Amino acid sequence: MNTEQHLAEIEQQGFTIIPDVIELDLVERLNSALLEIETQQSITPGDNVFEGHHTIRIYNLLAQHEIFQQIPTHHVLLPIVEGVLDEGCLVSSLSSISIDPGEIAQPIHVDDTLYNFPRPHQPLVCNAMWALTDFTEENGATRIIPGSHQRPSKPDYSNEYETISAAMTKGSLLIWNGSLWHGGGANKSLERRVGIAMNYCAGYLRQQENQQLGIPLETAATFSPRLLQLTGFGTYKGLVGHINKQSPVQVLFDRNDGFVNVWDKIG
Ligand SMILES: O=C(O)CCC(=O)C(=O)O
Repeated sequence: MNTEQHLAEIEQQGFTIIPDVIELDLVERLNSALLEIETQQSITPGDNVFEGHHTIRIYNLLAQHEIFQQIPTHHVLLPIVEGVLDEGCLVSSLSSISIDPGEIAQPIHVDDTLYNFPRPHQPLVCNAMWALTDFTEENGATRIIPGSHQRPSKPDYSNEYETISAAMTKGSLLIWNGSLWHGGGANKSLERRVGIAMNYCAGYLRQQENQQLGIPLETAATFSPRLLQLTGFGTYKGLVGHINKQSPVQVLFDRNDGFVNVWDKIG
Protein backbone atom coordinates (compact mmCIF):
# COMPACT_ATOMS: atom_id res chain seq x y z
CA MET A 1 0.00 0.00 0.00
CA ASN A 2 1.20 3.53 -0.70
CA THR A 3 0.76 6.69 1.37
CA GLU A 4 -2.57 7.55 -0.27
CA GLN A 5 -3.98 4.11 0.46
CA HIS A 6 -2.91 4.28 4.10
CA LEU A 7 -4.51 7.72 4.37
CA ALA A 8 -7.75 6.37 2.91
CA GLU A 9 -7.75 3.55 5.47
CA ILE A 10 -7.17 5.96 8.34
CA GLU A 11 -10.02 8.11 7.09
CA GLN A 12 -12.41 5.17 6.75
CA GLN A 13 -11.54 2.91 9.67
CA GLY A 14 -9.47 5.23 11.86
CA PHE A 15 -6.23 3.24 11.65
CA THR A 16 -3.81 1.48 9.34
CA ILE A 17 -1.03 -1.07 9.84
CA ILE A 18 2.21 -1.05 7.88
CA PRO A 19 3.84 -4.47 8.26
CA ASP A 20 7.61 -4.94 8.56
CA VAL A 21 8.57 -1.37 7.69
CA ILE A 22 11.19 -0.64 10.35
CA GLU A 23 14.63 -2.07 9.66
CA LEU A 24 15.27 -4.88 12.17
CA ASP A 25 18.70 -3.49 12.97
CA LEU A 26 17.07 -0.24 14.12
CA VAL A 27 14.47 -2.21 16.11
CA GLU A 28 17.25 -4.02 17.98
CA ARG A 29 19.16 -0.81 18.67
CA LEU A 30 15.99 0.85 19.99
CA ASN A 31 15.30 -2.16 22.22
CA SER A 32 18.84 -2.04 23.62
CA ALA A 33 18.66 1.71 24.27
CA LEU A 34 15.34 1.34 26.12
CA LEU A 35 16.65 -1.48 28.30
CA GLU A 36 19.78 0.48 29.14
CA ILE A 37 17.77 3.56 30.17
CA GLU A 38 15.35 1.45 32.22
CA THR A 39 18.21 -0.25 34.05
CA GLN A 40 20.39 2.81 34.56
CA GLN A 41 17.51 4.97 35.81
CA SER A 42 15.80 2.13 37.74
CA ILE A 43 12.48 2.93 36.08
CA THR A 44 9.53 1.18 37.68
CA PRO A 45 5.90 0.79 36.55
CA GLY A 46 3.40 3.60 36.99
CA ASP A 47 0.89 3.52 39.78
CA ASN A 48 -2.46 4.04 38.08
CA VAL A 49 -4.86 2.14 35.87
CA PHE A 50 -4.06 4.19 32.78
CA GLU A 51 -0.28 3.73 32.82
CA GLY A 52 -0.63 0.22 34.21
CA HIS A 53 0.89 -1.48 37.24
CA HIS A 54 3.05 -3.87 35.19
CA THR A 55 4.02 -1.53 32.40
CA ILE A 56 7.29 0.35 32.07
CA ARG A 57 6.93 3.72 30.40
CA ILE A 58 9.90 5.91 29.53
CA TYR A 59 8.95 9.45 28.58
CA ASN A 60 10.69 12.29 26.74
CA LEU A 61 12.79 9.90 24.64
CA LEU A 62 14.39 12.62 22.52
CA ALA A 63 16.18 13.83 25.64
CA GLN A 64 17.34 10.33 26.51
CA HIS A 65 19.38 9.10 23.55
CA GLU A 66 20.18 10.28 20.02
CA ILE A 67 18.87 7.07 18.45
CA PHE A 68 15.31 8.23 19.10
CA GLN A 69 15.85 11.15 16.68
CA GLN A 70 15.22 8.64 13.88
CA ILE A 71 11.62 8.06 14.94
CA PRO A 72 9.64 11.30 14.38
CA THR A 73 11.03 11.86 10.88
CA HIS A 74 10.69 8.26 9.65
CA HIS A 75 10.43 8.37 5.83
CA VAL A 76 7.33 6.17 5.59
CA LEU A 77 5.53 7.33 8.73
CA LEU A 78 5.93 11.11 8.52
CA PRO A 79 4.27 11.61 5.08
CA ILE A 80 1.22 9.72 6.35
CA VAL A 81 1.04 11.82 9.51
CA GLU A 82 1.46 14.99 7.42
CA GLY A 83 -1.45 13.77 5.27
CA VAL A 84 -3.67 13.29 8.33
CA LEU A 85 -2.70 16.54 10.09
CA ASP A 86 -0.58 18.80 7.88
CA GLU A 87 3.10 19.61 7.43
CA GLY A 88 3.04 21.85 10.48
CA CYS A 89 2.34 18.85 12.74
CA LEU A 90 4.27 18.51 15.99
CA VAL A 91 5.72 15.76 18.12
CA SER A 92 3.23 15.67 20.97
CA SER A 93 5.04 12.98 22.93
CA LEU A 94 7.55 10.22 22.36
CA SER A 95 7.59 7.43 24.93
CA SER A 96 8.03 3.70 25.25
CA ILE A 97 5.35 1.33 26.53
CA SER A 98 6.64 -2.06 27.66
CA ILE A 99 3.78 -4.21 28.86
CA ASP A 100 4.97 -6.99 31.14
CA PRO A 101 3.28 -10.35 31.79
CA GLY A 102 0.41 -10.01 34.24
CA GLU A 103 -0.68 -6.56 33.07
CA ILE A 104 -4.43 -6.11 32.70
CA ALA A 105 -6.05 -4.31 29.77
CA GLN A 106 -5.80 -0.52 29.74
CA PRO A 107 -9.14 1.35 29.75
CA ILE A 108 -10.42 2.13 26.26
CA HIS A 109 -9.83 5.83 25.56
CA VAL A 110 -9.16 8.38 22.82
CA ASP A 111 -5.90 10.30 22.60
CA ASP A 112 -7.44 13.69 21.76
CA THR A 113 -9.79 13.66 24.73
CA LEU A 114 -8.39 16.80 26.36
CA TYR A 115 -8.77 18.88 23.19
CA ASN A 116 -12.44 19.14 23.92
CA PHE A 117 -14.03 19.76 20.50
CA PRO A 118 -17.42 18.30 19.56
CA ARG A 119 -16.93 14.91 17.87
CA PRO A 120 -16.46 13.88 15.17
CA HIS A 121 -13.99 16.61 14.24
CA GLN A 122 -11.05 17.11 11.90
CA PRO A 123 -7.97 15.12 12.95
CA LEU A 124 -6.12 16.84 15.79
CA VAL A 125 -3.88 13.98 16.83
CA CYS A 126 -2.25 11.19 14.82
CA ASN A 127 -0.32 8.50 16.66
CA ALA A 128 1.89 5.59 15.72
CA MET A 129 2.83 2.52 17.69
CA TRP A 130 6.22 1.10 16.75
CA ALA A 131 6.24 -2.64 17.40
CA LEU A 132 9.66 -3.50 18.86
CA THR A 133 8.47 -7.06 19.56
CA ASP A 134 5.72 -9.04 17.90
CA PHE A 135 2.31 -7.72 19.01
CA THR A 136 -0.21 -10.52 19.61
CA GLU A 137 -3.61 -10.72 21.24
CA GLU A 138 -1.97 -12.78 24.00
CA ASN A 139 0.88 -10.38 24.81
CA GLY A 140 -1.13 -7.15 24.88
CA ALA A 141 -1.34 -5.83 21.31
CA THR A 142 -3.20 -2.51 21.16
CA ARG A 143 -6.96 -3.06 21.18
CA ILE A 144 -8.96 -0.95 18.74
CA ILE A 145 -12.55 -0.37 17.65
CA PRO A 146 -12.54 0.18 13.88
CA GLY A 147 -14.54 3.20 12.73
CA SER A 148 -14.93 4.59 16.27
CA HIS A 149 -13.07 7.80 15.37
CA GLN A 150 -16.38 8.91 13.79
CA ARG A 151 -18.49 8.30 16.88
CA PRO A 152 -20.07 11.40 18.41
CA SER A 153 -19.16 10.28 21.94
CA LYS A 154 -16.02 9.32 23.85
CA PRO A 155 -15.59 6.03 25.69
CA ASP A 156 -16.30 5.70 29.37
CA TYR A 157 -13.09 4.56 31.15
CA SER A 158 -14.98 2.19 33.40
CA ASN A 159 -16.75 0.29 30.59
CA GLU A 160 -15.62 -2.80 28.71
CA TYR A 161 -15.99 -2.68 24.93
CA GLU A 162 -15.76 -5.17 22.12
CA THR A 163 -12.41 -4.61 20.42
CA ILE A 164 -10.08 -6.24 17.93
CA SER A 165 -6.36 -6.71 18.54
CA ALA A 166 -3.97 -4.86 16.27
CA ALA A 167 -1.68 -7.87 15.97
CA MET A 168 1.49 -7.14 14.01
CA THR A 169 5.00 -8.43 13.61
CA LYS A 170 8.08 -6.87 15.17
CA GLY A 171 9.13 -3.94 12.97
CA SER A 172 5.57 -2.96 12.00
CA LEU A 173 3.67 0.28 12.59
CA LEU A 174 0.11 0.90 13.72
CA ILE A 175 -1.01 4.46 12.86
CA TRP A 176 -4.32 5.89 14.06
CA ASN A 177 -6.42 9.01 14.21
CA GLY A 178 -6.32 10.24 17.84
CA SER A 179 -10.13 10.08 17.94
CA LEU A 180 -10.08 6.27 17.59
CA TRP A 181 -11.27 4.32 20.63
CA HIS A 182 -8.40 2.08 21.70
CA GLY A 183 -6.22 0.89 24.60
CA GLY A 184 -3.32 -1.37 25.47
CA GLY A 185 -4.15 -5.06 25.82
CA ALA A 186 -3.70 -7.44 28.76
CA ASN A 187 -0.44 -9.38 28.67
CA LYS A 188 -1.34 -13.03 29.28
CA SER A 189 1.92 -14.33 27.81
CA LEU A 190 5.27 -14.93 29.48
CA GLU A 191 7.09 -12.28 27.45
CA ARG A 192 7.25 -8.49 27.49
CA ARG A 193 5.48 -6.56 24.71
CA VAL A 194 7.57 -3.52 23.74
CA GLY A 195 6.25 -0.56 21.77
CA ILE A 196 7.21 3.04 21.17
CA ALA A 197 4.30 5.47 21.14
CA MET A 198 5.15 8.19 18.62
CA ASN A 199 2.41 10.76 19.10
CA TYR A 200 1.86 13.83 16.92
CA CYS A 201 -0.62 16.71 17.23
CA ALA A 202 -1.69 19.53 14.94
CA GLY A 203 0.77 22.43 14.93
CA TYR A 204 -1.71 24.84 16.49
CA LEU A 205 -2.21 22.73 19.62
CA ARG A 206 -0.16 22.50 22.78
CA GLN A 207 2.04 19.40 22.81
CA GLN A 208 1.45 16.80 25.50
CA GLU A 209 5.12 16.66 26.52
CA ASN A 210 6.79 20.05 26.71
CA GLN A 211 9.54 19.51 24.14
CA GLN A 212 11.10 22.97 24.30
CA LEU A 213 11.71 22.77 28.04
CA GLY A 214 12.10 19.00 28.30
CA ILE A 215 14.86 18.63 25.72
CA PRO A 216 18.17 20.22 26.74
CA LEU A 217 19.07 23.02 24.31
CA GLU A 218 22.45 21.47 23.57
CA THR A 219 20.62 18.31 22.47
CA ALA A 220 18.09 20.21 20.36
CA ALA A 221 21.01 22.03 18.68
CA THR A 222 22.05 18.67 17.17
CA PHE A 223 18.60 18.05 15.60
CA SER A 224 17.97 18.22 11.84
CA PRO A 225 15.96 21.27 10.66
CA ARG A 226 12.87 19.04 10.21
CA LEU A 227 13.15 17.57 13.70
CA LEU A 228 13.50 21.06 15.17
CA GLN A 229 10.28 22.04 13.41
CA LEU A 230 8.53 18.90 14.59
CA THR A 231 9.53 19.43 18.20
CA GLY A 232 8.18 22.98 18.18
CA PHE A 233 11.34 25.01 17.75
CA GLY A 234 9.81 26.49 14.59
CA THR A 235 6.48 28.21 14.02
CA TYR A 236 3.16 27.00 12.66
CA LYS A 237 2.62 28.55 9.22
CA GLY A 238 5.15 31.30 9.91
CA LEU A 239 3.21 32.78 12.80
CA VAL A 240 2.10 30.62 15.71
CA GLY A 241 4.98 30.41 18.18
CA HIS A 242 6.97 33.39 16.89
CA ILE A 243 9.17 35.50 19.16
CA ASN A 244 9.25 39.12 18.10
CA LYS A 245 8.62 38.01 14.48
CA GLN A 246 11.44 35.50 14.65
CA SER A 247 11.31 31.75 14.76
CA PRO A 248 12.56 30.12 17.99
CA VAL A 249 15.44 28.51 16.03
CA GLN A 250 16.64 31.99 15.06
CA VAL A 251 16.51 33.25 18.61
CA LEU A 252 18.05 30.14 20.19
CA PHE A 253 20.48 28.87 17.59
CA ASP A 254 20.97 31.85 15.28
CA ARG A 255 19.78 29.88 12.23
CA ASN A 256 16.93 30.59 9.88
CA ASP A 257 15.90 27.20 8.44
CA GLY A 258 13.82 28.94 5.75
CA PHE A 259 11.60 30.83 8.17
CA VAL A 260 9.66 33.78 6.75
CA ASN A 261 7.16 35.55 8.98
CA VAL A 262 3.69 35.18 7.44
CA TRP A 263 3.02 38.93 7.41
CA ASP A 264 6.25 39.60 5.51
CA LYS A 265 5.23 36.90 3.01
CA ILE A 266 2.05 38.81 2.20
CA GLY A 267 4.24 41.76 1.19
O1 LIG B 1 0.21 0.29 24.68
C1 LIG B 1 -0.68 0.33 23.85
O2 LIG B 1 -0.88 -0.53 23.02
C2 LIG B 1 -1.58 1.55 23.79
C3 LIG B 1 -1.28 2.54 24.87
C4 LIG B 1 -2.15 3.75 24.80
O3 LIG B 1 -3.07 3.84 24.05
C5 LIG B 1 -1.86 4.88 25.70
O4 LIG B 1 -1.12 4.72 26.68
O5 LIG B 1 -2.40 5.98 25.44
